[in-house]
Amino acid sequence: MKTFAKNFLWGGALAANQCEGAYLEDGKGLEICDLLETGKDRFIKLDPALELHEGHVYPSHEAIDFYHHYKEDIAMFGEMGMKCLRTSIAWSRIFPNGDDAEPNEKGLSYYEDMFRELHRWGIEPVITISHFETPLALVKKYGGWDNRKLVGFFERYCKVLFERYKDQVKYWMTFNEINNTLKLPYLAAGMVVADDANAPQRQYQAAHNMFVANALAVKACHEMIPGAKIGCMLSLSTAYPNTCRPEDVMETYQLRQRSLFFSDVMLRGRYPSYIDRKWEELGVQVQMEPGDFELIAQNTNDYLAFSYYMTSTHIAGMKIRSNTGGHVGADNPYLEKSKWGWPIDPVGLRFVCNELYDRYQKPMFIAENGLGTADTIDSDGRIRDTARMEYLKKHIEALQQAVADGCDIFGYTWWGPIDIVSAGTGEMEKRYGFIYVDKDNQGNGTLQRRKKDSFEYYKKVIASNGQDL
Ligand code: P53
Repeated sequence: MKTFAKNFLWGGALAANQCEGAYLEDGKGLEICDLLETGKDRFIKLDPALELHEGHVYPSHEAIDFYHHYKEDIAMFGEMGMKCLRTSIAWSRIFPNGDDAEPNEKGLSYYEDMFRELHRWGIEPVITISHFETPLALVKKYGGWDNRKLVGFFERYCKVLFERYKDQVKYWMTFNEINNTLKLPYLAAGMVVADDANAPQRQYQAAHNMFVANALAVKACHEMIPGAKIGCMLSLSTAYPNTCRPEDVMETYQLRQRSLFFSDVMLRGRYPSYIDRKWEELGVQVQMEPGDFELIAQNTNDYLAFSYYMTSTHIAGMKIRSNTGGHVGADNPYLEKSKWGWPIDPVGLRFVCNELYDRYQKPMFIAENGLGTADTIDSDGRIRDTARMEYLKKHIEALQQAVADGCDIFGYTWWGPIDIVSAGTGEMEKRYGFIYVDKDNQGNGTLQRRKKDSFEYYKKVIASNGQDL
């Protein structure tokens, strides 16, 4: 039976906007995430004028201050034995307005230092070029990714990164959870979209522009960094049909196509036939330029990276509130839920790995998986996070099954190895970490780090290459 390769990339995953803080330091410009407050309704509360307001709490502004704590934090990741760290570069540290004439040297050197620190610990950086981090100035000036102008700005940004970090970074991915363009366009496609009939037009136009940008990034990466690998990244938590009623099965399949559409284009290099009817029904007409198809066909991604947290359950006719993660749907009586209502389904991870490997036969990287829950510090100072360890154990067992099934999986990064700001709600108290950070939802706390019980557990998992669970 096949098992994890010797050089399997065990690690953790972060995003600049959720951990770094230092939101204006060293010349950084604002990015869209810097406007989000805390709460389940954070996207609704968003000021349409895209301005900050005094007295409001914006969790990304300080986050866990990884910007200043990275040496200490990376030392702990090193102690855990992590082989890789997935994190993102904040685009607006490099180009504060997105369309600046020159990149910001202080931003560039910050990441250079950080990558050097990772290598010192034998940790391979795996870099997301944009993790919901479109510079705010681009959103204000050009409207977001449905404007083709962003393609050129992104390409230039990528080339600056590849040139500067070509000796330090061998694993790249372009847009985090690009399929969330349909569910969370503000995060995934840097644009404010009204909830009206015109939304799909803007979203699919943004998707096309991002496919072109993705292809240009792949091309530049291959030309500039020999041997580097550049993936696409999707949110691929899945949905099951609620019953064997054919309508439930059919509609759930179509729901999945909404997501797989993105990887179909970027991995197969062509638009799938099912999208024509979809666009006709939605009245979508995507503007394309001559040469786009060739570019996309010739520059497909080297691997598929995806997040997997849970499965949801779909009933035909149910309002499609989302395409993947976050779509909880009908109740699944076979699954327990997290404190935040996400059904916990390790078998679903094996299922999804098989589904995706059957479809693409490309290497796969589990870019995010994890349990967000509340933690309590016991009177002896320990944090006994047994639910997190249980979640990890079961998902690694499922991953082992997927590898044994023949899926080509080369890495696994736990989401939030240290507590960070939640993307969905902005909370600090929805914690994922093996390392606790003293900070609450109101922004109070010392930022002091403290190991949870899961710290030693993950260390053991890595040391045994996934065998000692
Ligand atoms: P949180 C939901 C909402 C927003 C982003 O989510 C999401 C999801 C789940 O698919 O995707 C990823 O923090 C995302 C991360 C995020 C993580 O899920 O809401 O790539 O940025 O933190 C977990 O618990």
